[in-house]
Amino acid sequence: MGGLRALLWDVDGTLAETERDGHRVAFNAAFEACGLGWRWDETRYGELLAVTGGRERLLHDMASRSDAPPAAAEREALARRLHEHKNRDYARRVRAGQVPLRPGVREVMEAGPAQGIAMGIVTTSGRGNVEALLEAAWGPGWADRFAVVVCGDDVARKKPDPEAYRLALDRLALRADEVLAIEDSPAGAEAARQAGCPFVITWSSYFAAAEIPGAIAAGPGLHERADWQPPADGEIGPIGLPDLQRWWALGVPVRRQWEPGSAVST
Ligand code: XBP
Ligand code: MG
Repeated sequence: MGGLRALLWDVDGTLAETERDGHRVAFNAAFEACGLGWRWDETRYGELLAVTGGRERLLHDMASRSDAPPAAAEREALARRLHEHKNRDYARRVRAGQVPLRPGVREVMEAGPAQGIAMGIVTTSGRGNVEALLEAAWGPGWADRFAVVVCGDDVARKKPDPEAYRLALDRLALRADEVLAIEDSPAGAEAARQAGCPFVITWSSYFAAAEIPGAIAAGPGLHERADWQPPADGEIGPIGLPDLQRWWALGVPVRRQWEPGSAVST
């Protein structure tokens, strides 16, 4: 087997805390702008993240609301309107710098190409949201950094379906065992797993305590090497490409449960 050929990055929760700092607050702004008293607090939003896709999430929430429109067509129309509003608000927040990259992400992404490791994006978020985030991080030339960008608009089925990963592998002409996915959520991990891609988990705020079996490594983020499982070599400094390459070459799934502030247990 040759070396690692590509890193496939999830977006929401992995590149940035987009759900906590962007989407949830933008959904609430959309409710307000459309004259609805609905609000999603952090706990409710955490539950709703089991449904991938912002429009699908809105429809799921409406199904349990007595004050949602009764007819399916009206619900669809309202969900579309709210979603468009949310996306405009989200992009505004991203452009205003309210949703920065998670620490450590930029360094790994920028180091890859020089070492012959391509960077890819595999998300089922809408393309407009993804482009806003990447442009805010790298400026108008952001697309040159990525060998592939698969978004929700490109697939019929969102994560946890593996379609987005399979499409990215097709476009890169790579096998699943030549790439490493970086994910944060159970749905994203399941999508990578079903596509056959080894994956690493960087815990995000909503999924920090989630049990995500099958990862080859899991830890608090690329900015620090403490509390990773399997342990990173040494104790100080960020996780870099050599760590990811080593874990990928080992390819041993770890099973772990993390509680904030606690030692790692496997
Ligand atoms: C995250 C999602 C998305 C976002 C909202 O997927 O499920 O629905 O919450 O984005 P991933 P949209 O982690 O794969 O990026 O409103 O564009 O759906
Ligand atoms: Mg995610």
